Amino acid sequence: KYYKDQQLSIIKAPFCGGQAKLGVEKGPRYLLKAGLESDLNGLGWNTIIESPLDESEIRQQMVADDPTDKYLNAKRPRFVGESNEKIYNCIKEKVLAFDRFPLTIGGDHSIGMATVSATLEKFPNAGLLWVDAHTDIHTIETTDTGNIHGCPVSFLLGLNKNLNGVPKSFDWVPGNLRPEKIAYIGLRSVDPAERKILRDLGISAFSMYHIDKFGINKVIEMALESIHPDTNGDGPIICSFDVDAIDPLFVPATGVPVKGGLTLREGLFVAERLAETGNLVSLDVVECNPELVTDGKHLFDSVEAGCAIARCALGETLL
Ligand code: B3U
Ligand code: MN
Ligand code: MN
Repeated sequence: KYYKDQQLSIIKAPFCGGQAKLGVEKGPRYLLKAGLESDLNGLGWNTIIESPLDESEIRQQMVADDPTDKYLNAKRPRFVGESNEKIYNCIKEKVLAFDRFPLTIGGDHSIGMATVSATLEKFPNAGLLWVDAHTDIHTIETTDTGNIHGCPVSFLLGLNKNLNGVPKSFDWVPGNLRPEKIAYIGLRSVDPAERKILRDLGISAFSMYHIDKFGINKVIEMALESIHPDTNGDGPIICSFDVDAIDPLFVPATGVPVKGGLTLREGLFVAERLAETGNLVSLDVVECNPELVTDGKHLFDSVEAGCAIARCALGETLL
């Protein structure tokens, strides 16, 4: 509906600076090694791969650990801001400018500030579906862990704009997403300061409780209606899918696993349902960390789940 003839760009976002664990920068390479590109081509997509960041440079910069790169409690704001600006420019100039669908594979979830910002410029009316165990809505002042992958939504909302002394590395973030255009699915780990932001801004949040109570199909329907209230849920959708939304039984290889999550089928159903709407305008699949596994089956399951989310959202199960 929104893009011409199945032109797809897979943006590799091998970034790890938004959290503490090395290895998440390997996610994009592993997803591609598992055959993601040819699987999507098999669904009829014409694919180009974009690489705005170099995986080994990112890893080196992470290991080098510049101690001056801090803002209050927040870790590596310059590294995060500057790396994300590259992803943002790549998606705008090389992907969306050519009417190609952006599938961004991470990498930690801080990259959501880049992908969503870029897509919103092309589709200002889009709603954001954030599928995650976590809300990732800390400001860089409220974050307890200092990990900026727990903050991208606050950047999208512009909540860090009038804080004093915020690093210039985030100046490129438009920060104009309206709170009523966000809906969360899959939540089960929300910090007190995040809870307050959700309440104060009236953001729609569907936790595991709501999924158990209403079922995943109804929850998706409610989420879509809340981001597009005037059109019964019909309108462009940006989906940022953190693989940790799915239970660690199915996706163990992720940095901050939380038990009691979506079944693999519930997670894939979200993706399938989005494909069915024909309204998806951008997808992220993030937080798969191939280093955090104890055996090959864990690795295979986690990488395969990440690929399956992308395949389902891009039409695999629409017959
Ligand atoms: N809220 C915690 C935990 C967390 C957020 N996102 C992830 N973990 N992946 C934090 O660090 O801000
Ligand atoms: Mn996340
Ligand atoms: Mn998460």
